[in-house]
Amino acid sequence: MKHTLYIALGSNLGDRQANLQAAIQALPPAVHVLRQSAIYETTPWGYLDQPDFLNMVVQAETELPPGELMATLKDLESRLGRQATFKNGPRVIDLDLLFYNDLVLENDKLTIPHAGLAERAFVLVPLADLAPEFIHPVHQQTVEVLLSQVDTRGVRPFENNTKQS
Ligand code: PH2
Ligand code: MG
Ligand code: MG
Repeated sequence: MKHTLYIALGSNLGDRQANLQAAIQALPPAVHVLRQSAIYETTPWGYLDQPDFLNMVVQAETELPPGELMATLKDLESRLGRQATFKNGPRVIDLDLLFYNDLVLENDKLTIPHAGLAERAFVLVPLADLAPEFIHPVHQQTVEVLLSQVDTRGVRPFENNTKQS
């Protein structure tokens, strides 16, 4: 059975745009990318003394169950050179699973939907490019409505934008 998912990508070290592109390219065939948002340059959130991020979201489909999907994303982060730093610290690449259909799941290893996505403009702005009408299964509000409730001033379209859909 095919499942629809959204992945948030972020990078604030090295060639940030190349890192995003490399991550999308390196996703295995089992995670089939359908659409990509625009790329945004975003002010750091959580820990401020670090370079600006590039952020985007992709929509994909997969037959992998959530646990295997998460393991695939973690493995890809380390293959792309991600080093462990500290919470909210700088990173070459971050791949966060936002939604997996409308699944709500919380255990030791997995929290779906991604915790805190409803408060983060750097996630909601690119997500709204792809899925403004999608209803957050916990908050029971659309992405568009969640977006209307956050401060988007730190989120700017990235100049070298290569939007594809
Ligand atoms: N990711 C974080 C912490 N802070 N800030 C921005 N602007 N973009 C991010 O992707 C980001 C962040 C933790 O994953
Ligand atoms: Mg993250
Ligand atoms: Mg992460």
